[in-house]
Amino acid sequence: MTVERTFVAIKPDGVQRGLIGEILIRFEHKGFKLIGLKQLVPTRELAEKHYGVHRERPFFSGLVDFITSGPVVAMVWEGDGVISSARKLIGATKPLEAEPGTIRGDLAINIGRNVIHGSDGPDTAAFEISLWFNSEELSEWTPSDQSWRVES
Ligand code: DAT
Ligand code: MG
Repeated sequence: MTVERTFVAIKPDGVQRGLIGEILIRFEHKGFKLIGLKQLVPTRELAEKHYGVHRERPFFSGLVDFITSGPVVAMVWEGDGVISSARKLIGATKPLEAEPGTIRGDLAINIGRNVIHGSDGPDTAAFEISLWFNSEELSEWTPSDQSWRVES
C-alpha cells in the first residue's frame, strides 16, 4: 500500500448538526493521520472550482448555494490507501443507499444534505488539497504510535 493524502470536508449540514466530533473520531480511530484542519465559509469561487466537474448537472447551483451557506470543516488525512478507505468510511452518495456503519449510512438521509465530502481518486485528491490548503497549513509529523498503525 502507498501512503496517500486525501481531502475530506464536513459540509455545512454536518457542522450545523453538531457532527464535527462524531466524524473526526471515525478517521482518528481508523488510524489515519491528520495533516490539515480548518473551518471556513467557502467563497462561491472556491465552491464552483471544487465542484467544477458537476458544472453542467441540474443540481450544480443548488449544490454551490448549499456548500457556501455556512462553515465547512476542511481536512487533509494521510495514510496507506486513505483515498479509497475514506470513501468507504463515508459511504454511498445517496445516504439511503449508504451502508449502516458508514458516515452517510449512519448520519444522513438526503442526497443534497449528505454531511461529508471525500476525494474520489488520486488526481482529485491532489487538486482538492491544493485548492483548499496552502502548503504552510499542512503539518508534517510522525505520530508517536506510528509503528502500531502501519506495516513496517
Ligand atoms: P460524492 O459526494 O459521493 O463524491 P458526487 O461527486 O457524485 O458524489 O456529487 C457531489 C455532491 O453533489 C454529492 O455529495 C451531493 C450532490 N449531488 C450528487 N448527485 C445529486 C443529485 N442527483 N441531486 C442532488 N444533489 C446531488
Ligand atoms: Mg464526488
